[in-house]
Amino acid sequence: MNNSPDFDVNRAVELVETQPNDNESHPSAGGGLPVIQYWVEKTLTPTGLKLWQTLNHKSACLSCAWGTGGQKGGFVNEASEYLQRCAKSVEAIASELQPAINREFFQKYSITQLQQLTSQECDRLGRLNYPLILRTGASHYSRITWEEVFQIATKAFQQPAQRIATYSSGRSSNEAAYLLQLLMRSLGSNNLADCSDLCHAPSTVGLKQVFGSGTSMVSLESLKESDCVVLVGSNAPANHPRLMNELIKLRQRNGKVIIINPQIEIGLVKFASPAFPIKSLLKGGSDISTLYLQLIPGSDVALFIGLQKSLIEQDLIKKDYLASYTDGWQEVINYAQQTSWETITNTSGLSIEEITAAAYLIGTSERVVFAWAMGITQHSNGVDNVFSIANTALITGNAGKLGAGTMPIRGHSNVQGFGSMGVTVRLKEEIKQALSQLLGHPVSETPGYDTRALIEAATEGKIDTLLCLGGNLYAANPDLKQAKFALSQIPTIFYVATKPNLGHFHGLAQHQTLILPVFNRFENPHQTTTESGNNFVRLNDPGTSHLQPSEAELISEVELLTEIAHRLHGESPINWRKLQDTSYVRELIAKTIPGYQKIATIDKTQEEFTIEGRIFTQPKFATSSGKAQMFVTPLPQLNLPSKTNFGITEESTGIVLILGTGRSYGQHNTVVYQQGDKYRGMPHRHCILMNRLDVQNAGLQEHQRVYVKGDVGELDNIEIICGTIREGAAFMFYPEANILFSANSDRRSGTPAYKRVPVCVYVK
Ligand SMILES: Nc1nc2c(c(=O)[nH]1)N[C@H]1C(S)=C(S)[C@@H](COP(=O)(O)OP(=O)(O)OC[C@H]3O[C@@H](n4cnc5c(=O)[nH]c(N)nc54)[C@H](O)[C@@H]3O)O[C@H]1N2
Ligand SMILES: Nc1nc2c(c(=O)[nH]1)N[C@H]1C(S)=C(S)[C@@H](COP(=O)(O)OP(=O)(O)OC[C@H]3O[C@@H](n4cnc5c(=O)[nH]c(N)nc54)[C@H](O)[C@@H]3O)O[C@H]1N2
Ligand code: SF4
Ligand SMILES: [Mo]
Repeated sequence: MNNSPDFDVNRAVELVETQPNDNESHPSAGGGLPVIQYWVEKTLTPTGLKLWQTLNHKSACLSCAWGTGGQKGGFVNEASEYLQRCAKSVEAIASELQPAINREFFQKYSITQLQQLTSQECDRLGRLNYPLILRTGASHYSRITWEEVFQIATKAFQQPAQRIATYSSGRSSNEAAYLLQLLMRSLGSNNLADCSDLCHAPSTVGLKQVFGSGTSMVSLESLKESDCVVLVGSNAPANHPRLMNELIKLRQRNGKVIIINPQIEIGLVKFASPAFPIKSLLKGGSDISTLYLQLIPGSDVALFIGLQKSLIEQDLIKKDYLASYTDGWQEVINYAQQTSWETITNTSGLSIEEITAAAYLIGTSERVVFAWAMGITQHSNGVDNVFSIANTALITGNAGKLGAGTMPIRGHSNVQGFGSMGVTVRLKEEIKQALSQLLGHPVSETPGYDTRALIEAATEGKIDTLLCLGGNLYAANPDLKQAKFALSQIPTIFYVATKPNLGHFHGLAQHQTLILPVFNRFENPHQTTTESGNNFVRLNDPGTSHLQPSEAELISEVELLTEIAHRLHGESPINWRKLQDTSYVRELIAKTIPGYQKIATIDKTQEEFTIEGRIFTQPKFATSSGKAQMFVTPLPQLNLPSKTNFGITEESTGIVLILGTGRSYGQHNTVVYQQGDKYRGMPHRHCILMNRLDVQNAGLQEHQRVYVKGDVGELDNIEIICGTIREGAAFMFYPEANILFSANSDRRSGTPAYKRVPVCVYVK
C-alpha cells in the first residue's frame, strides 16, 4: 500500500531518520551523534520553526515521565537546569505537528486496506481531524458530527455499571484523568484499566506495602546527592535519556553506577550526552557503569538475595536501622542466610565474585539510589522483584534519607498523574471516601477490571461499552489474536486520540468503532497539569493547534468527558459543564486527592510543586506503624520448555530461548518512528538479537532468516543479529512480538511477563 502512487504518506512531515546502514559499525556509546543529527534534521525542516516554538512552550514534555518543561520553560527541569530536552521530545512533537489527514482519505481506503499499514505508516498518516465511525457491515470509516458522537455516547454509557469500561494511557492531563474516573465512579463503575497495569503496577503494589507510598521516594534534588545508583532492568539511554545526565554527573563526583541487565546496552556503558558536548564529541562519551551484572532474565530476586547474603557476610548491614525503622527484617535476613550460594549463582547465572563486588560497592557507599524499570516489573514475580530491591535498600539503611531510596522510573509522561487522580482499580481508601462525599453516594465496592481482566471480560462478552482515552489497547497486550477477538466482542468502542494507530484499524468493535480527535497537551485551550515520575506537578499553559478550525474539528479531552457526563447526569450532583473550566477541576482535585492541596492555588501562584508525603528524607514511612514492612521473596523457579513443547523435534535445527520484548530508541511504545536500532545493531524491526554462542550451538548463522515460535503464534523471516546479550536470552521489539505469546501475569499486580517469554528459534 505504501507504494501506491496516490497514497498520502509522502506529504506527511518527514519524520524518520534514514534507515541505519546494516554494514555500519555499531556506535561505541549511547546518545551521541545519531541523536544530535536527529535534532538538527528535525529543527531545520520547514516545520522547524513551529517545532522550536513548541519546544519553548510552557508545557511538560509529551514523551517520558522523567519530566522536563513546564512553567520554567520548555528546556528546564525540576532543578531549574537548562538544556534538558532530548530527541524523544523532538520526535513526539514533530509527530504531533503533522498536517491533518486528507479529507478524502477515509472515503478512499477501506478498513481492509488500512489493516495493511505498519505502526509507522499509521502514525505518518497525519493528525486525526474529524470524528469517525465504522459501523457493522461498513467497509470504510465515515465522518460523523460531534452531536452524533454525544448521542451515541449517551446511549452507550447507559448500560449496567459492570458492563462499561475505560482504558487509558498516560499522555492526557491530570484534569482529563480526574474527570475520566469521576465519570466512571459516578456511573457506579470501577472498570478503569490503565496502561500502568502493563507497566509499573508491580512497583505501585510492592512499594505501597513496604513504604505506604507507591511512587519514587527520590526527588531529582535528592538523586543529585547520591553516591551510588543501582540501575536495574532499565534502558535509560533510550527511554529516559535525561536521567543519563545525572549518572554522568554522579560518576564525575566519584560515585558508582551498578547496572543489572541481561543485555549490555551500550549507552549504559558509555553515554554521549549533548549536555556535555566536549566529552560527547571528542572522547566518545562519558563512562556510566562501574560494574555491569549480566544476569539470567527473571532472576533478579536471586541476585538481590545474593546481595543481601553477601552484605551480611561482609558485615555491611545496618542492624540498628532495621530494628528501629522496619518490621519483618529478621525473616528476610534468615532467608538470605539460609539460601545457598550454589542456588543463588545457579539461578542468577552470576559468580560469587560479581555479587560480592556489587554488595561491597553498595555497602560502602553512603547514599544509594535503587532505580528500576520494565526489566523488573514485567515478570510473573514482578512484585517480589520490587520487594527484593526494597529489602536490599532497607538492610543497608538506604531509605528515608537524602540521596538514597527506591526509584521506579515511570513510563508515559503523565502515567503517574493518572494513578494519583484515581484512574486505577486499586483506589486509595482516602480518595474513595472523598469521592463518595463529592458524588453524594458511596463509590461502588465491586472490584474493577484492570487491563488483562478487561481483555478476559471482553472475551467472555461481558463488556458493552469501552472508551479508550489514548493508548493502543490492541497492540500493547500480549496475544494480539486474543486482543482482537476480545475487542470484537464489545458492541461500542470509542478511541480518543490525536493520530491513528494500529488499534484503530485492528481493535474493531462488534457494532460501532468511533475515533475521536482531540487536542494534544500543548494545544489545549485551557491550563492543565501533569505529574512527573519524581512526584513534581507541572503546569501546562494553554496553547493553539497548527490545524485550522476549517480543516480540523478537534475538542479537548476535558470538554469531551464533561459533555458526556452532562448528558448523562445533567447538573447532578456536580455541574459538569462548569468543569470545562479546568480551574474548577483543580479545586476538586485539591479536595479529594492526598498530597495535591497546593493545586488549589496553582492558577494564582503559577507555582509548580512536589506532592506531599512521597519523598522520604527521614526513615519514617507512610505505613500505619511508620515503619517499612519487609517481605521474604521466594526464589523464582526458572524452567525452560524443550523444543518438543513447541512441536519441533529435538533433532531439527533450532534452539529454545528466553525472549525479552522491549523498545528501541526510535519508537514510543506501540508507535514506531524509526525502523532500526543502531545502538543494538538491529537494522530493522524483524530481527532477533541473540548471543553468538547460542547461534553457533543451534547450528544457525548471523543474518540467517528464521522462524520464531511462541505459545500462541509464530513469525517467519526474522533476521538473526548477534549482540551483547546473555547466552540463553534473546531480544525482540514489541508490539510486533506480541503476536507470539500469551504471557503469564504477576498474580498480585496483573502485569504480564513480557520480559520472560519462552520461544523456539528454528528453521524448517
Ligand atoms: N524511546 C522511548 N522511550 C520510552 C518509551 C518508548 O517506547 N520509547 N516508553 C516509555 C514507557 S511507557 C516505559 S514503561 C519506559 C520503559 O523503559 P525501559 O524499562 O527502560 O524499557 P524496555 O525496553 O522495556 O527495557 C528494559 C530493560 O530491561 C532489560 N531486561 C529484560 N529482562 C530483564 C530481567 O529479567 N532483569 C533485568 N534486570 N533486566 C531485564 C532489557 O534488557 C532492557 O534493557 O520507557 C518510556 N520511555
Ligand atoms: N511485548 C511487550 N508489550 C508491552 C510492553 C513491553 O515492554 N513488551 N510494554 C508495556 C508498557 S510499559 C506500556 S506503558 C504499554 C503501552 O501501552 P499504550 O499506552 O496503550 O500504548 P501507546 O503505544 O503508548 O499509545 C500511544 C497512542 O496514544 C495516543 N495519544 C498520544 N498522545 C495523546 C494525547 O495527548 N491524547 C490522547 N487521547 N491520545 C494520545 C496516540 O493515538 C498513540 O497512538 O505497552 C505494554 N506492552
Ligand atoms: S528525558 Fe523524557 S521528559 Fe526529558 S526531554 Fe527526554 S523524553 Fe522528555
Ligand atoms: Mo510503560
